[in-house]
Amino acid sequence: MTYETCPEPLVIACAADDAYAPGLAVTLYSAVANCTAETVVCAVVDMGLSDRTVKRLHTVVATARSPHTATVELLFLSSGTYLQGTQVYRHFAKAAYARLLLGRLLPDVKKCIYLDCDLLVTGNVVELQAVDLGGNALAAVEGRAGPKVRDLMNRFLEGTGWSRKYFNSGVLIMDLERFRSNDIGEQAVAFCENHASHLLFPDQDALNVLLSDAWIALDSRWNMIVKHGRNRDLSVPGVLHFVGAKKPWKVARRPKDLEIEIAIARYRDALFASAIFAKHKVIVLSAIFATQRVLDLP
Ligand SMILES: [Mn+2]
Repeated sequence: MTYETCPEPLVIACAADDAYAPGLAVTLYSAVANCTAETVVCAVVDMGLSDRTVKRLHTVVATARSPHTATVELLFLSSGTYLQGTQVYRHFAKAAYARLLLGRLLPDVKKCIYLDCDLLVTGNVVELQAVDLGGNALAAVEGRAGPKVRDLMNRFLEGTGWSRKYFNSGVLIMDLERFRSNDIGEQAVAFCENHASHLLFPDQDALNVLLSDAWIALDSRWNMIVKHGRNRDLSVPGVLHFVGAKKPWKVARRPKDLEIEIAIARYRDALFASAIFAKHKVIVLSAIFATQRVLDLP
């Protein structure tokens, strides 16, 4: 059965290059393993994945399949020439823009769950598929808009009655029909190209400007930022989002917060459970952290 013939498969979309292969593996593994949909389609925009990674990801997805799921399909999509004019700033990869293309790259899909490649999914994404978007193009978790983000949004939205709400684009429920009919993705790519040097978080800023107040807010557990200074209960089922340049498959220093240490240990567990990146340069740190904690070592 393919996604064309199955009435309502759950479509999970991601995008990555090979530098994010471990992250892509954990996002897909954890999303599929915790999901109860009968048919799951994982659509990956290939922004430069090696043949080896592609082969391994097939194993990851097959390994992750839960007893509730009959079929898991893994598709690789090419971004084609859509992103030729976009530029890359700060630690963002070009793959960050790929979510903007999903309406075009998945022409037969009505709705998808977009997931970043720095996530650990601990909830059942079927709950996200069931969310009624109420005519909006997307649903996302409201993020923190610091002074720089507010200034940026004001630059474009001043006087429009913007409610000052700003979402994080790491987890999105996307109405792809609406994206297609309103050319939202194309407009967002053009926005990134035209305002590249002003943007702080390229695709996210573009979508927030274009869809200001035309999105619905998801419960914050679906995009819990794992960062020092944000005190919250990360054990609630949902999505843990490891933002910033230091990704959890690379972190070599013990985190300052116990809750982050536990989150990274859970992440590493998923990385090893996915059973394919064991030879990637990842050190099992959870045990080291735990030992340091017990012995109170620096
Ligand atoms: Mn992210």
